[in-house]
Amino acid sequence: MNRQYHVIGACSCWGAQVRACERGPEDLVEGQVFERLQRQGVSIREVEMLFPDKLARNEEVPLAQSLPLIRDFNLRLMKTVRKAVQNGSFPVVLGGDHSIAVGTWNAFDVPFGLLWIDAHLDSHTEKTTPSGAYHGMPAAALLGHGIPEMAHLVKKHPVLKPQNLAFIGARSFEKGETELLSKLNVKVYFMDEVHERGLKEIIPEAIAHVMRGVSHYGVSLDLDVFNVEEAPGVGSPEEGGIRKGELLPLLSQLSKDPRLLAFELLEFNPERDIDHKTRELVFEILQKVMK
Ligand SMILES: [Mn+2]
Repeated sequence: MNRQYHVIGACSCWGAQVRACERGPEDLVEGQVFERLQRQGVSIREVEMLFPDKLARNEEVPLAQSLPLIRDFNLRLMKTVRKAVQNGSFPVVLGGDHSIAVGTWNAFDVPFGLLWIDAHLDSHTEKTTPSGAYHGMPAAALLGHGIPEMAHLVKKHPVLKPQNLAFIGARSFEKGETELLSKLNVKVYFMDEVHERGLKEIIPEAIAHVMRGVSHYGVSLDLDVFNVEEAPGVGSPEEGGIRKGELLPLLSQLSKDPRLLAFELLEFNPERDIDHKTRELVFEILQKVMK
């Protein structure tokens, strides 16, 4: 398969309390990640950086005031992803905090499934969130729950049906999230099950699960799903994650899958990175997915 890639650096971290992840995409440029992929024969048509109206750069702004910025950014991201698809390119979106998933996945009008690979469930609503941070809400929003600015960015109906979403690697979450997801009957492969059964068995099963009744799917990969030693540069590190040696080989199949709509990689925080370990992990992930 000869995909042409449109890489979109989503340089917004207004959804998180610590806002350094807005520098993530620029750090990848500094590390010549995209040049290196091109040198290996990856056909990247364009690398486009999207910035929010206002850069945070660790500015103290109450979370409530960042909601209009998140909405505006998601609308522009949605249009950018749409434009890439219309031009025949495959969109690869690099965050930025996870609230940008609302923009990425609103871009598609066909019904699709979504794999959410993440240490967290990101399924809070404004009623259940302990922190108020919007990056804890995008999965609920795509299911049509929570703050209208996120749950109904442009569409009246939810972007995803509960049967078309599956979480992999969850190990840090709150009761409000598991209550919503079990009420909706959304599939969650918690970290215990990943350790027990292994991703080699779980990933194909999860893809089959989210593809029930649809012909396409997407992948939203939060870097915090990995082991902290291997991915220290993330917004919200959690102990006990997935080893890259287990996940990376399985990502190769995404490069060959014509059913895949887009790939999204989130929460890279270069300020927390150690010896560019996380930057190089991003490079390795993109090498697998963008072959
Ligand atoms: Mn996340």
